[in-house]
Amino acid sequence: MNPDLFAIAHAGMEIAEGATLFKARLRDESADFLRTVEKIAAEVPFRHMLTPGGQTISAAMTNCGDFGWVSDRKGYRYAAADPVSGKPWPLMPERFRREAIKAAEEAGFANFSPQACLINRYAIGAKMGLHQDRDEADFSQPIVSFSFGLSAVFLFGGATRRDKTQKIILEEGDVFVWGGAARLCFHGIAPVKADTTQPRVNYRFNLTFRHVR
Ligand code: MD3
Ligand code: FE
Repeated sequence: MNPDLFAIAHAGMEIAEGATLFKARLRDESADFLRTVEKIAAEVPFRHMLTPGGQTISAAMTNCGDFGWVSDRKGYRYAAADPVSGKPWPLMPERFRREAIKAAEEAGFANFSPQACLINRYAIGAKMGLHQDRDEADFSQPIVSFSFGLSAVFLFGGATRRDKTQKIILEEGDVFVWGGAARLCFHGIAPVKADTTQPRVNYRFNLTFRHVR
């Protein structure tokens, strides 16, 4: 990317009210971030959780921070301990926290305090159906997402499930801040496709930073 475009991208683009995309912002740090994700996953392995209805979620998940998002037959919730091991989640790495807070601040959310980082890992073919994120107590706090690895088509809808969705490509190093009017919009991920030009890149990772309660 030429330096001017790079500067523009790093300044963030508001693609809808409250939704700011920082294109490729963490691209140069992706290997470092993914090494840190591996360390977290060495403590709490990625797993396929069940929905309350008993379906397997196609993205594999783990968490770090004071809380983790979990789902099982009992429902969706944030938990201070991993229900599988009974142990607290790994600490949120300071670098993750700093980058999430900085992006939120630049997008206009000055007091973001992330307590949970949900890490989604998509193998080829994995997807996430349209949903809202409503398990958090305070919708005035944004959600910040980092994407790494394979690209994906992100589906960005409106306030109701039936609203038209726009497709946005999320790729290596993209940072997205979802706040304000965008915070409760429906959203999802289309089935992740292989990248034939990078046959050794087999996953997409998405980290979402959340204030929980
Ligand atoms: C828009 N994850 O974990 S990140 C999720 O790529 C989730 O793994 C997707 O949706 C993923 O809940 C999308 C982008 C994202 C995250 C939260 C949002 C977009 C959002 C909350 C409100 C509106
Ligand atoms: Fe979501």
